[in-house]
Amino acid sequence: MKQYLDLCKHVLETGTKKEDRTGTGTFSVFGYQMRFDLAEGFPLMTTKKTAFRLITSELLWFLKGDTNVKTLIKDRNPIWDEWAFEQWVKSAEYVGPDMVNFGIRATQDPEFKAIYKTEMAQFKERVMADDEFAAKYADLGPVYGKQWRSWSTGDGTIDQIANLIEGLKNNPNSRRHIVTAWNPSEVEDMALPPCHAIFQFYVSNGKLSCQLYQRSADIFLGVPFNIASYALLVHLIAHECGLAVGEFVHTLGDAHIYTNHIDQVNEQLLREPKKLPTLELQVEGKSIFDLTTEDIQLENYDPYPKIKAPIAV
Ligand code: THF
Repeated sequence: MKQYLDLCKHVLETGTKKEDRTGTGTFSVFGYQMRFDLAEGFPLMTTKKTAFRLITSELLWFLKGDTNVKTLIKDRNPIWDEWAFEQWVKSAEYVGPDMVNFGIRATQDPEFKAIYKTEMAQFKERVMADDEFAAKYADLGPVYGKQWRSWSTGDGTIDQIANLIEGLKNNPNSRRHIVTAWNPSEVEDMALPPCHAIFQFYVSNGKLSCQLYQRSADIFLGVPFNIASYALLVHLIAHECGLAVGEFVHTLGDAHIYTNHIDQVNEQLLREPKKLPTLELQVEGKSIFDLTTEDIQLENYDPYPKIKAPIAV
């Protein structure tokens, strides 16, 4: 997608060097917006192979209200492993090898990386085998799934997604079709405060659009996932409400390229975007809350090869 490559160029050209929580270092800009017309095709990167199955698996996990990484591990989806593992190695119960700053050290020290890989594999095995352990360490706290489906009011809960769908069906012109994952009273209890913090839906001419405010955007690894995830959410909600798809508007706060992703971004910038794939939904008669990854397929996806990069934790 040209919009994404333009973002990469903009940050490389105008970004300022900025240190960050993970200790990796970034080039960063503040405030940027991209628009994707979803009728033009499904916005999954064509300039590098991007694992759509992991994106659907994560979105369905959010939609089910789930916050436990065990479900993702079962689904062979590793994208939240590090955040669960971090809870475990920071706990008083953990007595294995020193895992302080494991994310950054694994990228710098091959010997450490091997030990980390072993510890991580053991952690995942134990999550799968031991329910009590999984409930304690693989649950990320009140993250997306919790806020979307059961925001706590003290004496009850609010299902923001069910309310969103009802609102879109009954009062499409409303300017209040908002879902927020940013819950100030629970941010402290989350393994990672939400990056995609708040989104609004909008209906005009029978088409459904969505704008997301993302406070923090990891341009090389996260943003391709985030764009496809919200594009898929628009398709699912549009289908549920009998609407066509409109635009996805992606508004970024701190938009950054990690210093150890620069070569990968430059490699991707040499590639010419190809025709976008299309989405094939097999969701007739199924609730949006009960879908599986098999119900959601892509057609005509013909990307350039994958480009590997380390994730900052
Ligand atoms: N933390 C950071 N630093 N960046 C993020 O994008 C991010 N997320 C989620 C939570 N914390 C974050 C997790 N999302 C990959 C992609 C998305 C993730 C986590 C990891 C990733 O590693 N993708 C690789 C490999 C995928 C594969 O196995 O094929 C890729 O090449 O795309 C943003 O919400």
